Amino acid sequence: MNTRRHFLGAAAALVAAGAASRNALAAAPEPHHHTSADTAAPLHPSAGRPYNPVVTLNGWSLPFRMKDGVKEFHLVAEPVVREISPGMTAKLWGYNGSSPGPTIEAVEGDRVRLFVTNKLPEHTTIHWHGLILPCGMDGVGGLTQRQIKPGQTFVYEFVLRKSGTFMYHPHADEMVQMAMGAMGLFIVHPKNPRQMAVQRDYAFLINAYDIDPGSSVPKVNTMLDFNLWTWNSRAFPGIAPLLARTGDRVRIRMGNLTMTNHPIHLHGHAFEVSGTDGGWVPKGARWPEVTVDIAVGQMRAIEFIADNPGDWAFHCHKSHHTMNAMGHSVPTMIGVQQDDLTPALQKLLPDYMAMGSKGMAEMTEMEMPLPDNTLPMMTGRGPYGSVEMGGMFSVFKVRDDLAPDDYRDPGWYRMPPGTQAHAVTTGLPPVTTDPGEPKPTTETLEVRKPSHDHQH
Ligand SMILES: [Cu+2]
Repeated sequence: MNTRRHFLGAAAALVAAGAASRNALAAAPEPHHHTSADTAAPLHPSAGRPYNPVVTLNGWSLPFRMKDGVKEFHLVAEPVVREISPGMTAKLWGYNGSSPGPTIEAVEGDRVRLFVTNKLPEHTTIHWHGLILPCGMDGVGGLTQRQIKPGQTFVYEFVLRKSGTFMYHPHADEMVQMAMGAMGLFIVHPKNPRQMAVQRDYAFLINAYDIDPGSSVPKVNTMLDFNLWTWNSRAFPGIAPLLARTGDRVRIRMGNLTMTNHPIHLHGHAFEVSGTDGGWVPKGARWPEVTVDIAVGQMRAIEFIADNPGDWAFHCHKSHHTMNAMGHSVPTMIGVQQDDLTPALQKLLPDYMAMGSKGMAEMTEMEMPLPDNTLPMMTGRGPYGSVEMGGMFSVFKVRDDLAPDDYRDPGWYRMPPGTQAHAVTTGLPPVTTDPGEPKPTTETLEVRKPSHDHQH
């Protein structure tokens, strides 16, 4: 009898514990999940204060729910599979199915409650980069909180004191977790939706990976020598174009979570830097630019009127950052005579092609066999041939006839007659060689030849 009563008591306690943990789970909102790398339509708020949502390039915004006046979000840190560009996928760490994780959007003055569930194989935290909040909510593992162990859910809660563009990322085993892609954007909209309103408001994170051709997991100890330069974990031509209707005021928010700076350059327009992760830049303190250098850990928002119809290149100006992985360890072959070498090498390597003697552009014109799961060094077809770009490159498309909420790719720009560079064949002055210049390269080639013969 005693034993039985003891057993019943223990069972009742177990049931009570189960109910308590179920209640705890029910208290967190549904963790929305999204794996597509397509650009999601802007998510207009379903509750709370009104705001003009952003468009996350090749990303999405996390739905929230209102509970007793608090805006609740649920992030799940977990392994994800991300398509970097068609032909290559990477095994990364992210949130709610994607890397970067979903963009969080809220409004200045909102109280937010962020549930964070850890489904990674090691502990984590989330640091809310740039937000002004109580110290205990800052997410620095060991310093401001205990680590979130695998399987645990932590909750962060604070009031958003100012509007702007911020980021979130782990502050736990940070080098590894950020090298694996764990990061996201946090947008705080102004209380007054008419304040600084724009017609198109884009946002993306600048990130980088080191993934050997043929593999899919980033090398997490790489410090500087990354080989995949991405925006929102996408490389061109996988990066979506940015669209605007002629006359639109456009904002582009970019946060740099790589280990080097990126001078981001826009063609056809001048812009002003209107925001940093410290806040908005007062109008009188802005100056015109066509390139903005974004240092490690920084955010920059740029603004301008899209007043020049066309297909405008928009890219990082470090030319290695508009190349993909295959470009990384290719030797320089300019001026090297390879014709006599190729047949010998092809006996050993049937796929061998001699390339690069005249530069590397020819590589984009060849059907070169690639290892599985990597990207051609430079690629992307335009209406006039290969764009010869990869990595951090996209196209800013300005059109007269774009509907206000339309984010579908309108295709290539049709140049008005008489406005495009073209070849000329008549009326050219004769080409003369400066007599003071040395004769072309035969001498150099003769010097190089013996070393080739040597290898035979
Ligand atoms: Cu760059």
